[in-house]
Amino acid sequence: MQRVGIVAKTRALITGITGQDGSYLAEFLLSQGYEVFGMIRRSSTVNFERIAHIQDKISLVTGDLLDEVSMINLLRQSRPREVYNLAAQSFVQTSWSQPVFTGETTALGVTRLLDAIRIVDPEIRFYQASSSEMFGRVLEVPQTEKTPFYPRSPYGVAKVYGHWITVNYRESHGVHAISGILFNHESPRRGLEFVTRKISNGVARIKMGLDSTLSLGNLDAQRDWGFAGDYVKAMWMMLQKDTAEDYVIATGETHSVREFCEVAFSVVGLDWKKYVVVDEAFMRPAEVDFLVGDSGKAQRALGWKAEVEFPSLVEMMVRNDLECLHP
Ligand code: NAP
Ligand code: G4F
Repeated sequence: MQRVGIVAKTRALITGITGQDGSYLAEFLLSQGYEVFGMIRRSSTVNFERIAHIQDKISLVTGDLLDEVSMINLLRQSRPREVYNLAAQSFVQTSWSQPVFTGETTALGVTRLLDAIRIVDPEIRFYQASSSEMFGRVLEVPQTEKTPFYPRSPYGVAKVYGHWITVNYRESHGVHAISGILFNHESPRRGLEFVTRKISNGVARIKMGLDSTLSLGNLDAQRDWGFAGDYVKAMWMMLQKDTAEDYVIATGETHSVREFCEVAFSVVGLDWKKYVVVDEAFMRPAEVDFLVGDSGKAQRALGWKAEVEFPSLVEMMVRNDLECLHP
C-alpha cells in the first residue's frame, strides 16, 4: 500500500510581529510555505492592524522580551527552526526619556532570547535586527560590516550590545546567530512618529484641509531610506546561508529630511516651504547627521538588492496616507 506522506512545514518564530517589519516578514515567510508563529505581548487593547489580513494564517503566542521564562515556554510550544528577533523599543527619541527600559528591551532582551534558544534548542537559527544607528557619528563613508560603531543615543548603545551579544553566542555557544545591520526602511506601515510617515501623513492631512502646517526637527539629517518589503527578504536570505555571518542592508543612496519633504509635497502638487515649520521640540540631544550604507557583501553573497527607489517609496507612502484619509 502506498502511503501519502505529509511534509511538515518549516516553522519560524517572529518577535515584534505586530510591528512594521514583523508584518512584512510574516507575509513573506507565508509566501515561502512556512508555518509562522508570532510573539505578542499582553496589552489592554489589541494592536493587530498590521497583521489583521493574515491573522487566520499565523499562530500568535504570548511572551515578552523582559521575561525569559515566557520565551522558553513559547519556544517549547512553537519549536521553530528559525527565530527572527525584531521586537525592540525602536524609537530613538524615546530612548533618551526611557534609557533603562530601552536597555532592558533592546539590549538585554536579546540575551534573554538567545539564552532561551540555548536552553530549548541550540540548533535554532537566529536573526538579530541590528541597526545603522550603531554607526552614529560615522567613522567611515559608506558604512560596511567592518566600520567601527559610535552610537549617539541610548537606543544606538542598546543595539550595539544586541549586536555583540549575538556575535558572542555564535562564538561561545555555537548558535547559528546572525546580525543584520539594516539601514532605515520605511513603508505605509511605518509608525506615525517616525519622520517619513510623519511627513507622508502630514502631507495627506494638509492636502485634505485637515492641517495647515507640519512641525519637524532637524531637516538636515540624512538617511539611507529603503522599502521595508525589500529588507525583510534580506533577513530570510541571511538565515538560509550555512555559515552565520553579519550583513549590511542598505540602498547606497542618502537623502535629507528636507529632500523627503520636497518630494512628498510635490506628489500632491504643493510647495513644502509653505507648510513645514521647524520646532525645537523635535531636535535630539545628540544627532546622527549622516548615514549611507554599502550592501556590497549582501549583493555578492546573498544576491540581495534594494528594489524600490527613493521617489517611488515617498510616493507610495503619500498615496497610501491619502487613501487612508479619503478611501
Ligand atoms: P516597530 O514597528 O516599532 O515594531 C517593534 C515591535 O517590537 C512591535 O511589535 C512591538 O510590540 C514589539 N515589542 C516592543 N517591546 C517588546 C517587548 N518588551 N516584548 C515583546 N515585543 C516587544 O519596529 P520596526 O520598524 O518593525 O523594526 C523592527 C526591528 O528592526 C526593531 O528591533 C528595530 O529596532 C530594528 N530596526 C528597524 C529599522 C527600521 O528602519 N525600521 C532599521 C534598523 C533596525 P507592540 O506592537 O506590542 O508594541
Ligand atoms: O525617522 P526617525 O525617527 O528614525 P531614526 O532615528 O533614523 O531611527 C530609525 O532608523 C534606525 C536605523 O538607522 C532604526 F534602528 C530605528 O529603530 C528607527 O527605525 O528620524 C530620522 C531623522 C533623525 O535624524 C531625526 O532627527 O529625522 C530627523 N527628524 C527631523 N524631524 C525627525 C523629525 N524625526 C522624527 N521622528 N520626528 C521629527 O519631527
